[in-house]
Amino acid sequence: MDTTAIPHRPGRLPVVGDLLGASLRTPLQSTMRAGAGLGPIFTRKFFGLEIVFVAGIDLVTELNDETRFGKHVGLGVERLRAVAGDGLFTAHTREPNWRLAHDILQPAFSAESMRRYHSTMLEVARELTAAWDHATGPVDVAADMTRLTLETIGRAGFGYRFGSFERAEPHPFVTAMIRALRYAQLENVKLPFVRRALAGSAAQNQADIATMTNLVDEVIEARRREGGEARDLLGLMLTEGHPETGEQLDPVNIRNQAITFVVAGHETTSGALSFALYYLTRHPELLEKARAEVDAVWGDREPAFGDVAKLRYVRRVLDEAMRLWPTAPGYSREAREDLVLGGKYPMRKGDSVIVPLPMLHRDPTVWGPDPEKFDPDRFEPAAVRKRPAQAYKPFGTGERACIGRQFALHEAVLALGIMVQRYDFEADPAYELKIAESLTLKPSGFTVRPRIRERATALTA
Ligand code: MNH
Repeated sequence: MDTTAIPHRPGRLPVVGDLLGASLRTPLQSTMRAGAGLGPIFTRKFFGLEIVFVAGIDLVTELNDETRFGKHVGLGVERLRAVAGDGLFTAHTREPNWRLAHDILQPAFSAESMRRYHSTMLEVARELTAAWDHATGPVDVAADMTRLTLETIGRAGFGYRFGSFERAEPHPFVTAMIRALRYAQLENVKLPFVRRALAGSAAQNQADIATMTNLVDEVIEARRREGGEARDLLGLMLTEGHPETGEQLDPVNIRNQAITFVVAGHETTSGALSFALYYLTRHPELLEKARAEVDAVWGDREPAFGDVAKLRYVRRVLDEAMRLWPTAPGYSREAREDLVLGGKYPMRKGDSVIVPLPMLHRDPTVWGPDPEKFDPDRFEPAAVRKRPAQAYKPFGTGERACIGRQFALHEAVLALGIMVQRYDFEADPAYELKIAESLTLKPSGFTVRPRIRERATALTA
């Protein structure tokens, strides 16, 4: 793409470009710093690679027009193909397996399916409260939210129990996954010794991918042996054909989808819950408001499926947390033909740009003079209606948007509702939000002491 008219930070150097001040461990946060004050579009250059970022509402509205642009599988996402192959997230839209899998798996996220997952989600939430009821010290929020979401996708999607709450350390799948994601992300790094220091060896990476693959192969094998009627993700993949052609997914693709869904199905939701809890502990009056809603709507009953969507305020807390820190922090778009973006920036067919969501979600022309302020009322229906449609995109856009959105929201509202209703949280007032980046964002080092409220519900383990 012709970048001559696009601003960048002053001080770009020959050869290395904008490398100084860039951080490999926190690429998103370093992009936010680099782009501050540069306006709706800017570039960063690393050696021969120049990346265009688009963060302003008008240009993003254009990019989200599916007739002119589509998902770009590049940089980070392309590298993930070493782990997830042509799974839904990493597939090119033109690969036949993308639509095939999309159409076969869509029913796993219908309202009817969500109803079936509810009891599993509740069961896992009870394992969290059982652990927190007996916690003797502070708990690491991101680690426990990861236990919750990994366990939920494992059981609801695959009938597989990771046993996360019975383990002191993360499940080996998670450890391997985190390293493999970091390795993939750092494969773009041009300096081999830096890459090795941060990401480990190629042999380690091969071993990590094998750990993940072996686990999903075991799960798939077990289901093939045992059969059964389950219409969960795995059941659909193994037995369903395409609604029109009857074509089925091949075994390699099923494995890629299984890895994709276990990874995509828990990392992001876990981060969203962690940020939501972080902001609630910083804003006791909002925590009180959320809690009052849960008490009023659920009372002492165990939440039924239909009770979850009634927590409108709890949902807004999550929406607002995902505005400031959308845990999938961006997406990439490519031009479907030669065109001019914003009437100013010529693009050739296939040229791509990245949308850093935390920057779009802070565009002051949309969110007002204090976009950093955590305010769930921004998601009151009247306020939402006043905003441009493309202003808030934590689940991506178009046909390649998140297929698991309803799953994530049901799970997260349910879990957050249960947590705020059952506990008071003592958080370290000195804690300053520190965000760890892998593929997704998470608060790092954020702990709370959960204490059961006087008036906790009958929801016991
Ligand atoms: Mn999810 C795609 C965000 C939860 C499975 N997800 C995306 C994209 C975003 C995203 C953004 C689009 C990426 C891109 O354009 O390159 N997802 C989230 C967030 C949460 C989330 C913020 C939770 C909060 N995602 C989930 C859950 C599942 C899931 C839960 C599965 C159960 N997501 C996917 C899959 C894709 C995806 C699969 C790829 C869909 C496709 O391209 O067809």
